[in-house]
Amino acid sequence: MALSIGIVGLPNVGKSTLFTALTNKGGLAANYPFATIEPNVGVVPVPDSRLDRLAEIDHPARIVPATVEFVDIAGLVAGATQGEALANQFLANIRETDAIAEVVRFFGDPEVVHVAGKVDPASDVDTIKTELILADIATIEKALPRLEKDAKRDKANVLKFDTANKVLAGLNDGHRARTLDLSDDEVAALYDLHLLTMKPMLYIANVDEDALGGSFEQIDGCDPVPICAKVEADLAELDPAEAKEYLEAMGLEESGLVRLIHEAYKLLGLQSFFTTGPDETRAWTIPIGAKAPQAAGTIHTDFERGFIKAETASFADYDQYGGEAGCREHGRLRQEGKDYVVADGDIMHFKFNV
Ligand SMILES: Nc1nc2c(ncn2[C@@H]2O[C@H](COP(=O)(O)OP(=O)(O)OP(=O)(O)O)[C@@H](O)[C@H]2O)c(=O)[nH]1
Ligand SMILES: [Mg+2]
Repeated sequence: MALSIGIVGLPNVGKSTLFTALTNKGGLAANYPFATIEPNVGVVPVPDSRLDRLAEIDHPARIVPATVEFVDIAGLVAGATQGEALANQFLANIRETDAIAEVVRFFGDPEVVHVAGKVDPASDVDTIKTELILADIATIEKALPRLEKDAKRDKANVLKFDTANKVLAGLNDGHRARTLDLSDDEVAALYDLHLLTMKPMLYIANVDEDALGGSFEQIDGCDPVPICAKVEADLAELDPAEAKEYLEAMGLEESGLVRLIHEAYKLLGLQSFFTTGPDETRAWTIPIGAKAPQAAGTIHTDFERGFIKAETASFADYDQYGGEAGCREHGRLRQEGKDYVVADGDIMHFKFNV
């Protein structure tokens, strides 16, 4: 389950600069609006020092980190979703992402054109919110005739039709779908409409370099993740040792990328578990609260179907006792069954039968 995040924002706020730095992919950053006309998709390894420690213990043939996929789209302007097929096409590229990260311009630089003429985070956030809501209204309005027909044909489809109408009313009142009071069943009923405003949102404050340590006003009730896209771009050019020095010189503990990924994991309620041995040391992403068979299923559906048990050690024990043999010796290797709730950092070895 690779986590995917769509990046939205006004034109020229630094989305592609950030995307390029994150993915080292050489996507296009340019000082004019609409520099991005093709969707860019980049896959970023999730930095995790525990993976390095496990590799030190097991000397695997390969190390495979968990990954996050970022999708960079062109900037949205007020009215972008109305009539203009192009903007809708951009938004279609982030329909199936797990979350949306909105880049908000906080940096001052007068050299960089602001589409609205001035730096005003609150107003920019409002503009994007409106565009995403309008896109969802268009999606629902387009689907309604079909949903109505389905509901008349089979009453199993009535919930979907009713919920679509309920959400449409909320959107028309200016609320994001996610903030409406919906039951789990209602949310599930609308799943395949892939509403943009149903996704969890993360705000990235693209700030001036010297503001990085500061705190920022909440946006929509959440703290934005401060990042300086320019600093990230510089960091991306350095080797790890140089990057570390650079961060230290700026008084920062971790790069914006690491902060961003941690926030995204938190927002989505995700955690990692590990598999490790001579062939491979690997991190996997699962929801917090997932049980052992579900964890097994992220590796292979057969592992889930034929799940018998999971030999499990905590990362702390694996680290302290120097691997599986040491854990076994100290009675730290547990045999966990199908009801075991996986803990963050567990090292797991699945036994299954197919
Ligand atoms: N001063 C400063 N300039 C930045 C920063 N981030 C981006 N820029 C500049 O802003 C301009 C636009 O950056 P892009 O990353 O292309 O912006 P975008 O959001 O992808 O724009 P569109 O694709 O047109 O929607 C470029 O000239 C960047 O160098 C920053 O943190 N500080
Ligand atoms: Mg761009």
